[in-house]
Amino acid sequence: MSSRPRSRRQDPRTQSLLPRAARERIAEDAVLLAGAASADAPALLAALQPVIAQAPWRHMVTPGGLTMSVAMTNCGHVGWVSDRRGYRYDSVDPDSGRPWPGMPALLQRLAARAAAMAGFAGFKPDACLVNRYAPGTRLSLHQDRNELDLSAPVVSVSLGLPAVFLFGGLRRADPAQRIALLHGDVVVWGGRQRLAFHGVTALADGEHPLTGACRINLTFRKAL
Ligand code: MD3
Ligand code: FE
Repeated sequence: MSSRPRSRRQDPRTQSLLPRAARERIAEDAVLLAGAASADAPALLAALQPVIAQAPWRHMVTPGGLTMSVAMTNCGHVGWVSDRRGYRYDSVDPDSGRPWPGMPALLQRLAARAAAMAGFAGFKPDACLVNRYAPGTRLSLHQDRNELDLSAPVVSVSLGLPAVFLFGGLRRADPAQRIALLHGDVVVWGGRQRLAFHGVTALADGEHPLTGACRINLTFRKAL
C-alpha cells in the first residue's frame, strides 16, 4: 500500500508535496483527481464572476426552516434550490425570477474531461451548484438524490481553503471516512457511491491567495 492515500486522509498539510493530477481511488466508484483543476483555477474563478453578478450568493432555507450556512448559487439549465416547499431543480432563480446564468464553457469542459478520466464518457451536466464556505461553515451529512438520472456521476471541484470531507456509506449511521479536499482537487462520484451520505466539517480559518477566506466548491450534475 502506498503512503499517499494515508497522508491525504490524515494530514492535509502534506498534500502540496504530491504530484498534480495523481489519481486516487477513494472508494469503488469514487475517484479523486488530486490538483487536476489547479492550473485552471484562476480562469474558473474568473468565469464565475459574471455568474455571481447575475445570480448573487444566497443562504437557502431547508424544508425544516433552517437557514443553510453554505452560501449558494447555480449556473446551467437548471439550479438546485431549497425552500420551505422542499429541495428541487428549477430553471428559474427564485431570487430574480429569471433563468439561471448559463454554464461557462470552461466549467462544462472541465467537468466532462474529469468524468471521462474516471470512466464516465459523455457526461453533459445540466446543473452546476456553486457552494461558498466561510470559516465555520459546514454541510451536514446528506444524500444527493434530487436528480432524475442516478446513473450519471457527480463531479466536484474544490477551490480555495481546504476542507475535511465526510464520506459515509449508504446508511446515515454508517461510519464516515474523513478526506482532505484541497484547492484544485476534482472528485468524480458515480455508480455505487452516487447515493452515499456525505458532508463537510466546519471550515477552518485561513486565507487563500485566490479566494481569500473561503472555499468554493463546484458540483456538476445531470439533474434532468
Ligand atoms: C458523494 N457539496 O452540494 S462535493 C452538495 O464540498 C455537496 O460543497 C459538498 O455535497 C461540497 O451536495 C461536497 C462532493 C460530493 C458531491 C456529491 C456527491 C460528493 C458526493 C454525491 C454522492 C456521493
Ligand atoms: Fe451533496
